[in-house]
Amino acid sequence: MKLGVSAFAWTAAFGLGHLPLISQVREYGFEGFEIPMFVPSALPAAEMRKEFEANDLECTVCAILPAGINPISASASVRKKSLAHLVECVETAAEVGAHLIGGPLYAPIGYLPGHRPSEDERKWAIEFFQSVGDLIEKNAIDLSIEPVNRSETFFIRTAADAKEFCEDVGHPCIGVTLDTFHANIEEKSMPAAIDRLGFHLKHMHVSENDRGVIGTGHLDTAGCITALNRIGYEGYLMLEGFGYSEAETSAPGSLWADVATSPEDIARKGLDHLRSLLR
Ligand code: LER
Ligand code: MN
Repeated sequence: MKLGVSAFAWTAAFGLGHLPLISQVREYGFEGFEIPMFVPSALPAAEMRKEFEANDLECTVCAILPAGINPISASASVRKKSLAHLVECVETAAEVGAHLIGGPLYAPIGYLPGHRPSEDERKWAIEFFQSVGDLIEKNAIDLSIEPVNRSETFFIRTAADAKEFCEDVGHPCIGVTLDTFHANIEEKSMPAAIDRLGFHLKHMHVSENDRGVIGTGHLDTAGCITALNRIGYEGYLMLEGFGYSEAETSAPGSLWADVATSPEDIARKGLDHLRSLLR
């Protein structure tokens, strides 16, 4: 398994000013660095690629749908715009040199229309992902669909939902990201969720129950690693924790992260903990 950290620890709006983080993350000892992507054109893709290559660090992307994008909207024009957005995400990720785009790509975070997923929404979502099958294959990019908890979505919350959805989409480059923060809320058992996903599992977000430093909360990360070894998982353990820094108001943790937990703590203490578990 490979070890990485998400830039979400520092910021949700990665820009030119964050480029030095790339060499910093490499110096910490990570093999991968995940970049949040909201509006693809807002990322300095060419500069990022140069920096990732110079530091021999792998880039993965976590795409969060921005306002106005919703692949399961009842409006055909919004769905059309959403497909164009996904294409742009893939093209930009390819420009950066990434080979994996994860995230809750099926619906915007917090889209809770007040009903169970309908047949139409399911059909639209399946078509949405199938439409980019050739494009992702051509660009050697995997899409890794992330179930998120019930306060963020009604659509794909569990490993079982995600597996069934991937089977319906039926493309080898489309699989699942399991985020232990969300799974802690939605799964009966995280190891059982990992076993269930098997080869569909393409990516892991390793996140403590409070999004703080991994190993300081109640998650059984060791139990997850045992299950990951059992299924032969060779992807990333991508730390997705949210730190606090006074200067970075766009950081997801700016509102509620423990003020004593810096982004560097999320990365370095998290890395130490994962290494101790893997030893
Ligand atoms: C994205 O990886 C994620 O876990 C979401 O909960 C972020 O809002
Ligand atoms: Mn996540």
